[in-house]
Amino acid sequence: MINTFHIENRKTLYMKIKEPSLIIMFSGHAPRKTADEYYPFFASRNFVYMTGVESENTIFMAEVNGDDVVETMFILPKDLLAERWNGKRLSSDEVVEKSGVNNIKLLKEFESYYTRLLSSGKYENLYLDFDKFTKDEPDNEAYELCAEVKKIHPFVALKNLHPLIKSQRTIKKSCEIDAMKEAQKITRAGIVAMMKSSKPGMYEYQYKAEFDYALAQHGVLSPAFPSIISAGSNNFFIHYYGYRGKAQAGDMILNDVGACYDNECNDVSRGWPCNGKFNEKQKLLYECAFNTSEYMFSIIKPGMPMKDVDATIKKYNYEQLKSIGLCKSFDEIGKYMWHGGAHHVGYDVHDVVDASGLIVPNMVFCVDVGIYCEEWGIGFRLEDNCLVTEDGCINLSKETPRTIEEIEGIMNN
Ligand SMILES: [Mn+2]
Repeated sequence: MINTFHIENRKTLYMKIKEPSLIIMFSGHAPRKTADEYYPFFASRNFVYMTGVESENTIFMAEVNGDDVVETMFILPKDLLAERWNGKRLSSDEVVEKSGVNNIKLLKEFESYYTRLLSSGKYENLYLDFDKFTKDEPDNEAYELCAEVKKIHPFVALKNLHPLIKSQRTIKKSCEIDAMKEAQKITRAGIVAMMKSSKPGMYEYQYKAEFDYALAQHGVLSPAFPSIISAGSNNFFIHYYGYRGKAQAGDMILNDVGACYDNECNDVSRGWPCNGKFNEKQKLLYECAFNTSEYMFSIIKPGMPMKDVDATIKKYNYEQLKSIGLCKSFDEIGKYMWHGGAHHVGYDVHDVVDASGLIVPNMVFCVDVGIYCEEWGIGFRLEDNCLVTEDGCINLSKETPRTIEEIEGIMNN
């Protein structure tokens, strides 16, 4: 993604910070053991969102004084021996190019630099990214620095960047939506490849190989998250990663997968009969999920409370299941629907956003209808990615075969 995106993200952040403040963000590091089994390294998503840099042990600092902001990146030095093991490090010029931050210093200068700034008494606040998901890790730099600052600079107020960044990440910019659309084309290619090759006797790992191969043909070397691909009764394990099951005639295939393009993740699920022809019971259940999904895409629009998406999926799908005789009362819905139906996607597949309020334009979240009917031996989910527009919404994954006709059509041609 071009660096104007990251520059704009930082500008938006600075607008929310009034008093003279220091902002410090860490890209993170692989576990501090020497073993190379921890590579490839994945940088903090908030760090990448703000800087565009994905290198290990990199620190971003902003000295915010009203409209006057000095930005600095602290990077690892070039080191031929370290690079021989773990790959090429970015040069200063490359960091400038990716981030739009013009002051580049070496990591070893960081401690004396921030100590001098905090000792100057000029800064009332230190903003760090305290991510609740990582606070239990003993080697999280934000928590380490926090402990240090409390001890040595107790007059500096520690504040949390996390909610500020979360609220920014809730609304997608147009370049993010473009990247998601590109990712959708690739996800579609992967799912269509699985549908086309599907047949009784095929192993789950063979479906997975089809998906991975199609992604790689588009330059996507690993999916946005570990793919969930299962057949028959394995579909009743929501997070299934066994891959060794075999599709038997009459089984449904379930997959919950996504490509990532330019850091933007997709999360799409489809279900289909492995032999390419829905039987009566599969058809009945699939139509329930499909009707519920279609209904959701017809009503989602700005102003609706986000929490209503999940609740409405359950309610509407209950009516559907009741109409085919499966549910007698709403109390029974938990027997067939085992998980929530909406989460945001973006830099993370379960995106780090503020989902507490009303739906607004340019949010992107999943609409996920999962039906698990153990007595019929049929379980699957239909999950699409919903982009909220000014007056409604768009299904970003609608090109991935979704109706019974589309799925049977693509599997039999
Ligand atoms: Mn999913």
